[in-house]
Amino acid sequence: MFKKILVANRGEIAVRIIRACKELGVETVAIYSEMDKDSLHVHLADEAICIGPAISSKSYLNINNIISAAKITKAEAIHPGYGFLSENIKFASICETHGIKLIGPREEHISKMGNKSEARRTMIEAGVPVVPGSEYATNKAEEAIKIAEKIGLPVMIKAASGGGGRGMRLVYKREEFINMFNMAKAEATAAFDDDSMYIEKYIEGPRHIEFQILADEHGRVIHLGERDCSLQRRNQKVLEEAPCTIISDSMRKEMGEMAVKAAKAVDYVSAGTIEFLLDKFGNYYFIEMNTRIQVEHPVTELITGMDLIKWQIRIACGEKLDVNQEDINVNGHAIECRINAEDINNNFAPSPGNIEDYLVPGGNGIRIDTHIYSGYKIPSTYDSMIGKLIAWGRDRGEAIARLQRALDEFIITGVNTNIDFHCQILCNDKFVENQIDTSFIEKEMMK
Ligand code: MV4
Repeated sequence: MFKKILVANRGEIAVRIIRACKELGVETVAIYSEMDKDSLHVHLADEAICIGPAISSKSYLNINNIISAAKITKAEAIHPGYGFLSENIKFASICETHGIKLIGPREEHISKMGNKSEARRTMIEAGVPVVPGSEYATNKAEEAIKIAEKIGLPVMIKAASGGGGRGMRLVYKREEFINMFNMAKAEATAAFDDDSMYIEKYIEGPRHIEFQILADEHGRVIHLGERDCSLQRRNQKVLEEAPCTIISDSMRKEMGEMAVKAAKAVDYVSAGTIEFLLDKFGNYYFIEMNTRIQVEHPVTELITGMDLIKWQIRIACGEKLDVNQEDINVNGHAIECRINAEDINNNFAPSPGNIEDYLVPGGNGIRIDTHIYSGYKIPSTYDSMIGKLIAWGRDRGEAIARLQRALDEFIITGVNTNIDFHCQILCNDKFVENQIDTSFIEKEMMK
């Protein structure tokens, strides 16, 4: 096992990783920006090093300073968490050059899956179903429109270097295509310095179903079941649950096998997620793979009893997975609410500031992952997620009931939060009946 790990992140995920390290008997180094000197991860880690000013580009994205911090503290490994440098090819390569183990997949996995068009091609070759669409990326509108006409409108134009909804356009009419293509392309060029685009048939009202996988360095790959992440707003997930109760056991088995096949196709190592769209007819299509630990990993932990962060660390040390697919049992149901400091009555605008009163819920089946505390100042510099409330129940109904009473107990004053918004979702009849898709928030909650 590693003696010391540097945690290259902030907020709740830095706290989550430090907790896992402590349980494994591993020493921890926190890094922090000047803005975060009073942050919980700084207090919980054994050592802490300031790596720059508030702005992320000069601190949490400052590769030189982070590598220096690891060298100075003699950390053997770095856990990047999610966001920031977690899927950064250059960072992965520099860590390797310096003999620092990056806890996650190898550089080649990040780059192969980071190009979404290349990932599609890899999946087609492996026999994993993908959304009907283009086989190669292009930056030429005339070439793209031919593909669109072949597969039939409506289509989605997506950026090869995009993902998570960035640089995407939905096109219904042929006349609109060229214009939309060029707008998406301009956006992609500005955001990713890459103008290659690909086309997919538009899947209407799908569910977003993702499979958690774990792969060790010895070729063993297992999946830990699926999460339903259909509730999103502006490409940000709001609430995630596991399992997806509308999927039959045979369907789950088939999709899980496809997820494992997808990971094996690239010799994947570490924790990863295979994202599918599930349409109204029960067809499923690979759309993207995430090569990092995800925000919503706790729902999988609660239904499988597997500690995903500890497994990421063990796998990075070369340990073998000690379980087979048959050993993975799904028990009960878990739902996560992302708690954001935002004003739900003002177009969800960020609401930074000082936490005054703070009372966290507890009791049976409740887990809270957060870095906030009474007196903590939420900076405006970083994203507005301040924690996650996760409930486990024997079934979906019990998980919902526990979340409802936990949200009622939750007191956070001094800043606005989306706690009331979650209460509204949980008492929505369609949500309770599990009649949800990716347009639920927009259609049901914004009217
Ligand atoms: C799609 C789609 C329909 N058809 N692709 C948005 C985020 C990115 N990960 C993929 N997204 C979508 N891709 C095709 N071919 C609909 C969405 C989509 C969506 C997906 C998951 C969760 C919420 C969503 C909200 C709007 C659109």
